[in-house]
Amino acid sequence: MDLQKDYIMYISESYLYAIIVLLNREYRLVFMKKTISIGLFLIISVFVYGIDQGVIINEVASTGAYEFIELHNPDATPIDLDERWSLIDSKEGIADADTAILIPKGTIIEAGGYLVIAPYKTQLLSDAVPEEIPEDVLAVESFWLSSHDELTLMYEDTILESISWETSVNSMGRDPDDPGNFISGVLVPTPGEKNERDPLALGTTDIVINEVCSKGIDFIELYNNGDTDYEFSSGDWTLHDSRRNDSFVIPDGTTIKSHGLLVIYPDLIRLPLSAPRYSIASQEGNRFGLSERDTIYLRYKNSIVDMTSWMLHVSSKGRYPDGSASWDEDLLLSPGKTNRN
Ligand SMILES: [Ca+2]
Ligand SMILES: [Ca+2]
Repeated sequence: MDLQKDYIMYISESYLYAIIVLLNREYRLVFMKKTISIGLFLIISVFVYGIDQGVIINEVASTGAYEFIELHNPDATPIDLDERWSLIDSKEGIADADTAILIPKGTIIEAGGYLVIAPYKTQLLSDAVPEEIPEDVLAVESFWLSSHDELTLMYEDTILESISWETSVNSMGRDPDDPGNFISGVLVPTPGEKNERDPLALGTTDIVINEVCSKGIDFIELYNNGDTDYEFSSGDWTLHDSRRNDSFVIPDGTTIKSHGLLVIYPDLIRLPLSAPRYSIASQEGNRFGLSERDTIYLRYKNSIVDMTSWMLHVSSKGRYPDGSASWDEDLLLSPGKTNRN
């Protein structure tokens, strides 16, 4: 196996800062994506040691209905795998105590095909495969993929490819339009199928996410950059998080004033006493808990029109000033009121 050193660049948007660090003659690329315009903050590093390895990591999900790793054979001939091929999950190159996934002998990935592996850990006495994992997926009791983790594809003792992530990834994978690039946060999970971009229409609506609180009583504050009041129509507008919990549908007839605010409590059925005048709670119960290393998405007619990510829990992450392109993770808490720092 020719270990030609090469690398894959992670570039999906124009506003990226790249830091290249030379470590022991290995190129380590760390890309920090700090957006001003959409407030997405992700750190992803990708190591690629052998480009001609045949099998590649194509997609990873650490959240959603079940965690999965998708391998892909981009070649025109099937590849026959066995236990010499393995996957480990480790941090900073040091294998943790988890069990490696050994690919069972006789596993074939057809030409242009995919192999979906669902790693899981069970704390139960039973070693049954969790019921949410589909039967056509290779379920292996091994490890959890966490919200900040690293995954390495090995052939015997040789590292072929390693990818890592710093926030929950419901789908991190190769860009379908440019398979040399890994992207995260903007793919639809597609286990066993070609990767697919989520429809993006960032910055196209006057309504934006203005403030997020993931500590205590979670809320999301929206802001209307438009010069007229706006009435939401049912089903058109939803909020969801990177854990792929149920989305929150903004109810029909809800209004937001011109240059005004609307506060949404996605986890509460009744508004708290402290709720501001223009606020709504969930009509269907707990939608999602905002956690650390999470992302919140605002969708209009199924396109993502705004999104923002954070690492540690945020008490008040918001646009400052209201509705502007600049984000601050350390604002004063101001649900329903103008953002202050
Ligand atoms: Ca896929
Ligand atoms: Ca506010």
